[in-house]
This record gives sequence, structure tokens and C-alpha cells, in this order.
Amino acid sequence: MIPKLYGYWRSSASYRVRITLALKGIDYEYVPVHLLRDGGEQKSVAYQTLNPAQLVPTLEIVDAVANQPLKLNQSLAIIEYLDVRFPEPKLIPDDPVQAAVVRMLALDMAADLQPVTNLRILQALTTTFGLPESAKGEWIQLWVTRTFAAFEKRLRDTAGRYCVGDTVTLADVCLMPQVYNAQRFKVDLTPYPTLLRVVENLEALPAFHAAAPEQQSDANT
Ligand SMILES: N[C@@H](CCC(=O)N[C@@H](CS)C(=O)NCC(=O)O)C(=O)O
Repeated sequence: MIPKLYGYWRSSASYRVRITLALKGIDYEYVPVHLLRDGGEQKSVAYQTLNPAQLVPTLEIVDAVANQPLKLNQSLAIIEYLDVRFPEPKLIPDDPVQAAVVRMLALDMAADLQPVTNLRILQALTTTFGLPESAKGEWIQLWVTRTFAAFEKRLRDTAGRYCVGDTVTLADVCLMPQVYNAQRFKVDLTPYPTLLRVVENLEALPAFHAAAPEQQSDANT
């Protein structure tokens, strides 16, 4: 059975896993879960059997060593698992210092930025807490600019062609989807020249192109 990825074209957490699968050349089936249709397919009873947290992505894969079927959630857990089982190319360096730097940058994006701009947070802000629809963009601008300003400073110490030196790592995998999201909400990225240079280098890589939202079967649905 080839691995099955349940995701959504615009979901940044799904995008991270797609980049990882593409970089490692792992063939997989993509199963779209529409986050808005019918109130959100991620909330359906059927999808909750894959992820009770009602979030994408989910990866179904048979672990080749234990010969055990797995249902994995949390993109970073999925990526770390894939990095061990499919170590080429390695996204988390073996060197503990380098690994800490890579994880620090990855978590800036995946733990600090993405959650506050996630759909359910934006929906709760407007429906439960009375934020006007028109203010959603400002909310996203606020957290993206604050996070990217700090990230730009970090990159000045760590970046080469990519976030950490000249090798693609988990940090790049987590950066790209947040840049896509920032561009979608028209955030001005010119104050972050190092970040933009890294992104330009990433966009030139076939795996990043293949994983891009517009390339998915559910794009623009
Ligand atoms: N920490 C989780 C985050 C997952 C997540 O936030 N997924 C979003 C899309 S990027 C989602 O499914 N949102 C649906 C919703 O908010 O209802 C991961 O990295 O997998």
C-alpha cells in the first residue's frame, strides 16, 4: 500500500508534509479534505477517525520495519518519522547543534506563527469574539510581520542558500508554507531580504514546486 496523505491544498501543515514527501521521492496518494465545504470536512465523523483533533494532515503509512499500519497526525511528527525511515535527503542534521538551530527556525513558523493564523482561530475570532471579518487581514499581518522580523534577524546568522547553510532542512520546509500564506494575505515582504532570497532559492527546487498549493488536485476548489 502506498502512503496516503489527507490534506488540503492551502493548508500549511499539509504543505510541509507534501514538500517532505517530494524531497524524499516518496510516492503517495493525495486525499483532499475540504476545510470549508459543508462546514469543514475535517469535522466529519469519518475524518475524526483519522484525527480526533479535526485538523489536517493525516498520513496513513505502513511502517516497513515493524510491518505496522500507522495513522499519523501533527506535521512535524510525520516529518521527523519520515526523516528517520527515508533519510535521503536528511532534513534534520545529525549534529545536535545544527539540529537545534533547524528546529528553532522550524518552530518559529510551525509552533508560533501558523497556529495563530489557523482557520479555526480566525473563525472563533469572528464568530465567538466579535472581531469584524474585515479585521482578519490585520490580525494575520500583525503576527506575520512580528514573526518574520525576528526570523529575518535569525537568518542573517544562519542562512546560506537556504535557512541553515546550503542544505535544505526542516526549517525551509516550515518556512515556505508561511510565506505562501503571507503572500496570500498581501503582507509586504520587502523588509525581509534574506528570507526572500532563501524563498527564491527554494522555489527553484522541483520538490517545492510539486508540493505548491496550486499544483494539487484540489487547488482552487
Ligand atoms: N500542529 C498541526 C496543525 C494542523 C493544522 O492547524 N491544520 C489546519 C490546516 S493548516 C487545519 O486543519 N485547520 C482546520 C480548522 O482550523 O478547522 C500540524 O502541524 O499538523
